[in-house]
Amino acid sequence: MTHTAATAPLPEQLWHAVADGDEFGAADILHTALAEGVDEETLLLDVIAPVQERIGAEWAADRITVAQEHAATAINERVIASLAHRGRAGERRRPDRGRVTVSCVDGEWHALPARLVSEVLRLRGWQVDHLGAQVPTSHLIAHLHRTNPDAVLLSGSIPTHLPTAHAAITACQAIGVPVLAGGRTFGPDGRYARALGADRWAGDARAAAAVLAEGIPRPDASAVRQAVDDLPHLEDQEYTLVVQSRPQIVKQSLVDLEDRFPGMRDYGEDQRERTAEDLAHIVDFLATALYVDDPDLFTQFLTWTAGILQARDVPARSLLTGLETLGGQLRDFPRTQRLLHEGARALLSLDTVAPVHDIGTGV
Ligand code: B12
Repeated sequence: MTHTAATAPLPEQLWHAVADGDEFGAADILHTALAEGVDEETLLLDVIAPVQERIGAEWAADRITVAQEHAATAINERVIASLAHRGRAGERRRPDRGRVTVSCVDGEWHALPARLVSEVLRLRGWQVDHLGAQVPTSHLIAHLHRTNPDAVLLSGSIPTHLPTAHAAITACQAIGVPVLAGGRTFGPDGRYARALGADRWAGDARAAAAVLAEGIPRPDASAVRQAVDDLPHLEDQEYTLVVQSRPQIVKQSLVDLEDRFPGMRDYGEDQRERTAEDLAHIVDFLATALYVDDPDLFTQFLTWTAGILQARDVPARSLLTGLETLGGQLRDFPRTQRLLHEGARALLSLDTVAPVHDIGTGV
């Protein structure tokens, strides 16, 4: 086990502990810092959060395994709990500001960002109902009916959850509960939160606390809104048609790819499944970009995926071939064609996009 000098910056110390799988060492670092006067919010947002992001960067660069990432995240979850549960109940700040619900969008497994937001709001005096990962919208609404909070804080980390987030936002507003959206799903500047009609957006837990302190007016529950009211381009039905034909698109793409790369016919069950998953991912991001009508969402995904592939020595050129097979199948869809074109352009501008030798990424 590596020990980092106690004089190293706290994120560095914590990083080494979690990377080593040293849960008790990690807890010691944070509790010692607390005893020395560092406040809990700083530990949550300026020590644990950056370490958590570093875990992602190290995984993306293929320097740690998925198992190490899981173990490190599990340790961070435990140390966050250990901070919240220290001392006696009577020593904690009593909620004196109001009640909020913090919930992940349905399908969203990234619960830790929402957990950080919940803990910070608790420290700031809010009564928080933390619902955690992947909350089906109907259950979220049932909870809001029961508790009638001042706001619901909706968290998402993966952009493909935007259509589901949209349904959740309108459902909460339809019962008069304002929505404060946050997390990577909604874009770095919150542009998708605005596009989907969220009442407010905040970039991090501190900003969320500031928004709540100002107060968010309750939305008009009688104003019924359809997705197309916020996003008029949906009228062309391209999003719906792509989503509906997703299974056939993936299947046909596999057939096309086999024609181009006969070597694929020797793929084992596992490799075929992974290739199908990769294609499904591309279709999901394509559909989401159609939903919000933003080519950046698609090109950023492709560029990100190219980086992941490169770190694993898989030629990113395979992505271009994937786009070509999709283009062949979705000829009659002008917005889709534009997105595929932009995507191909973004990939070709990367110097890592070399000639094809293999497909299927396994990430
Ligand atoms: C841990 C982790 C996981 C864990 C989550 C466990 C858990 N209990 O949370 C598991 C293993 C489940 C996971 C799964 C996946 N993950 Co993941 N994951 C991460 C990782 C490493 C850390 C997430 C985190 O906690 N970040 C730290 C927090 C503090 O940062 P943050 O998310 O930005 O949150 C801050 C703000 O955004 C904001 N905020 C967040 N929520 C909210 C809400 C409100 C209301 C407000 C106001 C603010 C706010 O405040 C937070 C604190 O400041 C990130 C990498 C990263 N850099 O974040 C990838 C990452 C998010 N995952 C990624 C991916 C791809 C996946 C998978 C698709 C992988 C796969 N192939 O299966 C799945 C998808 C699962 C799903 N359906 O949701 C990608 C997403 C890339 C993209 N294109 O969008 C990332 C970015 C990894 C990377 N470097 O590429 N993952």
